[in-house]
Amino acid sequence: MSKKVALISGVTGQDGSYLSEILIEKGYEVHGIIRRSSSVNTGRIDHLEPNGLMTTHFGDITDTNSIVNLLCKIKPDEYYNIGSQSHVRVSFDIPEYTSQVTAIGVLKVLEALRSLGMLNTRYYNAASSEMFGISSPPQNENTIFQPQSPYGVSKLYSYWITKAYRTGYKMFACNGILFNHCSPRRGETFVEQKIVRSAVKIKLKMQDKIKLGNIDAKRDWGYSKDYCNAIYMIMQHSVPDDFVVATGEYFSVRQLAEEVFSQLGLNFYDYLITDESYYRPNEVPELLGDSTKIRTVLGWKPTVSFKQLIDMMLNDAMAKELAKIPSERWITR
Ligand code: NAP
Ligand code: F7E
Repeated sequence: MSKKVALISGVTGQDGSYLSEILIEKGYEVHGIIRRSSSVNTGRIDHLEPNGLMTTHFGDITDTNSIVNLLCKIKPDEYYNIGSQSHVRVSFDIPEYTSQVTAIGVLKVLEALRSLGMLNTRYYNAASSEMFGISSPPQNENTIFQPQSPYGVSKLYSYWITKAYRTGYKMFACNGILFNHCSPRRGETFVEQKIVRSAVKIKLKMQDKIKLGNIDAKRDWGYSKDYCNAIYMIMQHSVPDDFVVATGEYFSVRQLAEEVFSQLGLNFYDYLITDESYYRPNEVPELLGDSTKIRTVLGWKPTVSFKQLIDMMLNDAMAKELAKIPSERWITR
């Protein structure tokens, strides 16, 4: 039997790398779309492509021709569109660009599939809990959307256009409404990774302080690999549908930072500097997911707790920093 073929946009990101591993492990022929960058940014998939486990192609979801050409060449059975300008704070600085990528980019991929007649290619859209905005927690598939940022509004467009192509053209097009998730591969400017990496550097006396914005915001943080398994399960379901993916537990940024610093024997408040520039014009105070639907219908559940996640990220960050300094200067946890 021939291998199933998957195409991923956003493959160089956190989720793209875990999703690639999952699909490779399941026997897929995996292709990823990468953007041209002036510096190498394939670090998260460098263990895969050079070893012949996947193939990458230059492209961009805002460039229709590149997507059409790749679809014609690769003919994927499954298209995972997880490419996005994914930073909420930055979306206020570059709102138009964010919308072009995060909203219109999704339309371009769907329209490319439709116009090429590839209606049997299964399509996944990376929607987001940020679409819920200021709706009261817990949030699930029936909660009203009240996005507060150019990013959240763009994701809401992506969500509705995916549904419209599903109902209008009978495409297998689904949305994963994922709550915050991280891992050792999380981008450095998201708050969990920023706190973990800063705390490690402070412990090793390589940094003095940490500058943060609103530490009273609450988020439901899960493990990226668990969430990529959920993405895969959503795409294997018998019918296309939309699912919230979340742990069902939330913590404030303050609690997260207290835990991280205390695991290193440090008092967070000795190092905190509040910096207004990290606040957003609109804040999203509380995101807490109710993932009953995916647990019941698909049997998905998270495998890593909040504390285990912090531990995993701290161990990774510490190992990376220690690798940079001579062993006689090591101060371990
Ligand atoms: P990430 O690490 O920021 O990765 C984003 C990926 O999108 C990168 O590979 C990036 O490429 C790519 N990309 C950006 N613009 C693109 C374009 N125009 N064309 C093609 N690719 C483009 O994000 P992540 O954490 O893995 O998240 C994956 C997806 O889930 C994103 O859509 C994100 O918005 C969404 N999401 C994330 C979370 C979360 O907490 N992680 C929660 C809900 C939803 P470069 O490497 O070249 O920049
Ligand atoms: O902020 C507060 C900030 O940027 C979390 C993305 O993956 O999840 C993510 O979006 C909270 C916010 O993630 C800093 O104000 C305080 O309340 O890590 P974040 P996010 O905005 O929740 C959603 C679901 C996505 O879809 C997105 O792609 O932390 N905060 N001080 C800070 N945040 C940052 N980044 N940096 C600070 O210094």
